[in-house]
Amino acid sequence: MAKTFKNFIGGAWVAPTTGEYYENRNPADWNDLVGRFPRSGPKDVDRAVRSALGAFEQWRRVPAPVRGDVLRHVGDVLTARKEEIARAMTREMGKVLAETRGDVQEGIDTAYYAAGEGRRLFGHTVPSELRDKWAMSYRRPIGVAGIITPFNFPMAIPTWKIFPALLCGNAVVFKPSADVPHTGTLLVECLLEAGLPPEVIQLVHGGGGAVGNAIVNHPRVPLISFTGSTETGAKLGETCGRMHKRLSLEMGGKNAMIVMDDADLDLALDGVLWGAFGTTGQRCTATSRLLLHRKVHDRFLRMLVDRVEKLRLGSGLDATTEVGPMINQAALENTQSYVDVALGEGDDLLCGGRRAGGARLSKGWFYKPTVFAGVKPGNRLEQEEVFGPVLAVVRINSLDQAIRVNNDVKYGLSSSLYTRDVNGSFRAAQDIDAGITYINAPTIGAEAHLPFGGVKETGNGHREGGWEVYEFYSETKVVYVDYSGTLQRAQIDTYD
Ligand code: UN1
Repeated sequence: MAKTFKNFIGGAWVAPTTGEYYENRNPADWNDLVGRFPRSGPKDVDRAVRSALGAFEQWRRVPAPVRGDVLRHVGDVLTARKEEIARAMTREMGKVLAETRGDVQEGIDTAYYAAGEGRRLFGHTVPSELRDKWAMSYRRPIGVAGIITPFNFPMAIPTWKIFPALLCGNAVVFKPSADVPHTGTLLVECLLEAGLPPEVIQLVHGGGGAVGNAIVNHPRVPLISFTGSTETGAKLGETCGRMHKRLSLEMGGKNAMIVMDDADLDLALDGVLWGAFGTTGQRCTATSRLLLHRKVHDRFLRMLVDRVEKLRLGSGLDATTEVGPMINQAALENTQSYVDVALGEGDDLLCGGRRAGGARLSKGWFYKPTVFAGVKPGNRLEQEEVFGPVLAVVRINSLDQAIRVNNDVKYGLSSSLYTRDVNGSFRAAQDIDAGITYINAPTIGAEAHLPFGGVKETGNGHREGGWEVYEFYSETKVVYVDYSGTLQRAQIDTYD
């Protein structure tokens, strides 16, 4: 019998008030039942928020360096449990073990960064315009943070949000994607094991419709951080705008890799394989467009297709596997529908384009890594995010044209240029509209201590990671101390 998991609300592991559960199965082998998880409802969310509000009053008063110590312990616990968590993560969402280990490592890096930030969390002290008066600012926590996260980085993305939220002194209500509830549970276990006061973290399992909406609409949750689709993000934006909530959105991407005629083609080949098919293409940073200079176009495509056809699909727990399954049936069907659209628009299918067969793969959501060439700028495959293992190749004649094509989509998360031309690379770094540009590296691989996020419809101006995320999870307060003993009027008595 598979285990039945619970929510973590009010400092205890509890059953959902709905009494309902759903099954979470291994996407590489659907006979493997990971467990049954709560299908919670708004009542569970309300209980979680009320409990978190009480905990917030205590936690906000804990000195930031002491909160940082808790996060350092979280980093230690994650380090000790890295292999166990990576295996559980691969089992529940499919990507290969090297990647799930990296995912846990990103959480560890984020924990240690947050620990250090507890001794910084800088405000400013500046001169007052008046005599015998001090003027300074400091950062205060805000309240209960609602954290809603996707399946593709089940550890890293929650930690990008939860750790800075906690370090700044907020309490957290966490809803992981219903596809990865086990990893979410393990993260909460690690927080508790490290000594976080229990009610500071609340875990509510379930779907976006019932649980996510209840968090976003709850009047006592003033800040929301969401990673997911641009469509859902737009709805959250409406609600948060109406309710005057602070909202951080990380959404879609249509990231391009530009390969110029002077590029190291072997290096670019390794880069595009990793960028396009790592995590089975299910990253918002995935390389989903390849803009190939005409002088190397045919040669590079031959090299590419040869390697793509050899990629070994299978369970991510198997050491020889290079590409795992997709997350679920809906993801696979969505990918197939984009392939059909591309065929309808006359794009040239070079490999893949269908579900992977054979006895070994017959019980999982496996899709063949797919390459389309001859894709015209403006075609749907060139414009829309697929979130699957599909690469659209566009022929380009110059760097200027490549930059124009790169920018002519509604997203702007990551980007990449392979070239040996120093001037061209700096020009691209300047002119590409994206949150991240890689030179001679693929579009994936952002590091935890640098700001992460994108422009245009990828986000709403916030960044995660690095030093910037601490701005989101705290509010600036200004304190003036006038020790002159007289009434001094700013702007009036200043220039006497
Ligand atoms: C995402 O796909 O939502 O840079 C995040 C990367 C990872 C994070 C991806 N470190 O690809």
